[in-house]
Amino acid sequence: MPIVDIHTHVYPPSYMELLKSRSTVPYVRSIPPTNSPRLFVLPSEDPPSTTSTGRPIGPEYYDISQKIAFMDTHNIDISVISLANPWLDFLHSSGAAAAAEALNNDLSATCDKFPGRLFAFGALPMSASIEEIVSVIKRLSGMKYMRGVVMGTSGLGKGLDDERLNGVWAALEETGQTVFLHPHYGLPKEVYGPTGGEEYGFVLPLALGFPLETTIAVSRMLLSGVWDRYQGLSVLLAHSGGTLPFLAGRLESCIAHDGKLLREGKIANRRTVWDVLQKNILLDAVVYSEVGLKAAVDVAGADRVLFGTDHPFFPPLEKNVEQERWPSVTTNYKAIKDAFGPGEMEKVEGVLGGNAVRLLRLEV
Ligand code: 5CU
Repeated sequence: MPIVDIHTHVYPPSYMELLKSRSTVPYVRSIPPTNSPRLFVLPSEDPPSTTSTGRPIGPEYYDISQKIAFMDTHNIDISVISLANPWLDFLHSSGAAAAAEALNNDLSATCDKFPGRLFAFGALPMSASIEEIVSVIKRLSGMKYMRGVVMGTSGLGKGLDDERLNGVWAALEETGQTVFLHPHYGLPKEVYGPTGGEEYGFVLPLALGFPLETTIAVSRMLLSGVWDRYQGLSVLLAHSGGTLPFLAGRLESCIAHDGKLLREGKIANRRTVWDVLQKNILLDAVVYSEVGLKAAVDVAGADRVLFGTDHPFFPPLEKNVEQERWPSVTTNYKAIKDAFGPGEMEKVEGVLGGNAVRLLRLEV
């Protein structure tokens, strides 16, 4: 059974040029004394503070031969690549659709250079009109290597419970494309303390802000009835669904006990959180622990959890020739193996690749 990485990002060369040309986040800038390029990407990095230094960005982000080398080092047979955050969200509406078309063509040509090894989730022009977004979705559905779309949590600017997104969900459902839902915006930095948590590097926004952002976005989709209206809509959640596997019971109970929802007739004929988790939600296995992985499997099912790496983010901090394999990847491999018993090899193989091949139709 092949090993498939469904959570692996790129910033294609043209996107890198865009990042280098900008002076507000997201941007790439060379910082003295080394003058090597650094990426400033999170909203909390804008405006840059005196202590903010971004993170190093090198060819592992834009040179596809480095992705293939990374795959070979980690025994990964197939990768489903996606543009990294913040995708095309920050573009002005006038050029967004054309930028999405160009970027998706670029991703597709990259996949074509490595047939059978690369597939992709396309990018959407979320600042464009609904008609333009739907037209990109329809075009993606006919592209050989595209298997869905990558999307952030802001939607058209007001979140994913926005009724204006109905046409987008309908087009994704109709064309059978998976939405890879990934965080970027985090939480307001005040929640991390008076300094915004800066003294702790990126730990709070990445370890907590990202997963909570995903949890809130999906909860709003559930509460607004997205999956009651689009019962075939499939959404793959980054980072094993944030905290959703742990909080699903509480979310369901709070819905069932809410007087306002009862009065508005929104409780009786809805699909439960559990039903949506089991039928419409796929979870990646980027959770770095057996405990988290088991929770993901418990709520979504072992046949709906999919291995990922988050490459090229989270490289080893110390370059060590003895340690070619990235601990951020081996931790997830170990969690998958440890989460299942000795007689459950089939489930391990499913999470490592079989589920992705089946659910994303990864045959050329
Ligand atoms: O380190 C980071 O900021 C990130 C990011 O921006 N996106 C991601 O997927 N992982 C880490």
